[in-house]
Amino acid sequence: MSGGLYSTEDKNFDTTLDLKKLKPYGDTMNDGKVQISLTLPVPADEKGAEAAKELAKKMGLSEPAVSHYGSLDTHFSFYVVYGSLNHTVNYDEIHVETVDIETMDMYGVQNFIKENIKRDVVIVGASTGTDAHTVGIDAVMNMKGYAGHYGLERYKGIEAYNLGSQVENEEFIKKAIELKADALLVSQTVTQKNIHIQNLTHLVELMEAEGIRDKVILIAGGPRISHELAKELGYDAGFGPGKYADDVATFIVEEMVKREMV
Ligand code: B12
Repeated sequence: MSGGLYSTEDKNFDTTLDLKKLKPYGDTMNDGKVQISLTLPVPADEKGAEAAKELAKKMGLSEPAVSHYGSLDTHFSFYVVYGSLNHTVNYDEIHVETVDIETMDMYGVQNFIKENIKRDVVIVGASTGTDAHTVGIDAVMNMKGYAGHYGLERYKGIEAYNLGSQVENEEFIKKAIELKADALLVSQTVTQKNIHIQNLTHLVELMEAEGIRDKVILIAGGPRISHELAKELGYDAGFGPGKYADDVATFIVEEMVKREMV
């Protein structure tokens, strides 16, 4: 069956669905209905709404309608526009590089450590550089976890150190060496002006200069971090939205065995 769960071969699903010409869905299959929102640096009035509609047409929406607009300030306004997208994509040809693991739950990871690593795994994490966002790294590391997934601090067999936010790369590396870290977790939320690229690259350069890059598993995460981007920047893996402690813990322990870090 092509296309995973949904396939044009699955006649019980919808016979008009063509995954080679995939479109958004609103009321009926292939209607292309989408809703977009945007901000314009002009006052909130009919002229602004018309500008939003014109822009929506240029983005490939037919029959756009401004369903809501409002003022943000005297010179700024926001718009919600509804319409039908003219474009399609070939879903069958899409390839996304993802972390290749079968995620184990906390108990599975704990057993894996006991049977295959036979010592505590040391994981050090932080939101680095100027980034002040902690919720993402806390979600992965804190005892209570997030969205029903316990955090790494709760795992038997894992020593988890969460250094918090705005941790300088130099300080992060110092701690990693001091604690003899097996894995480093870097969280980056702010991506304005590509600050995350600069910061993540700087960390790799410093680790190489210290001669420790090959000795630890280096992982990046955050709302705009993909596995592909992380690999490009010299990381072992990248985890974004919808990924939790169990995903990263599975990756780390399996990687440790592969690299004979036991
Ligand atoms: C809360 C918040 C804040 C709080 C942060 C409080 C705190 N203690 O963290 C405060 C108010 C301080 C704040 C400040 C700023 N913020 Co802010 N903030 C947010 C907000 C509303 C939520 C972020 C959040 O907590 N998400 C929930 C967590 C759980 O999700 P997550 O981070 O994606 O984490 C998940 C995954 O990504 C993954 N993950 C994350 N990290 C890692 C790491 C590893 C190793 C792994 C494996 C996985 C992983 O696991 C998590 C669970 O699935 C977002 C908007 C939004 N709705 O997303 C803006 C947002 C992130 N902030 C933004 C901005 C711009 C700022 C400021 C720069 C604003 C300013 N001009 O001052 C400052 C930052 C200052 C600085 N020096 O960093 C922008 C970022 C835009 C961009 N693309 O860069 C956003 C998107 C808002 C926006 N739409 O403009 N912010």
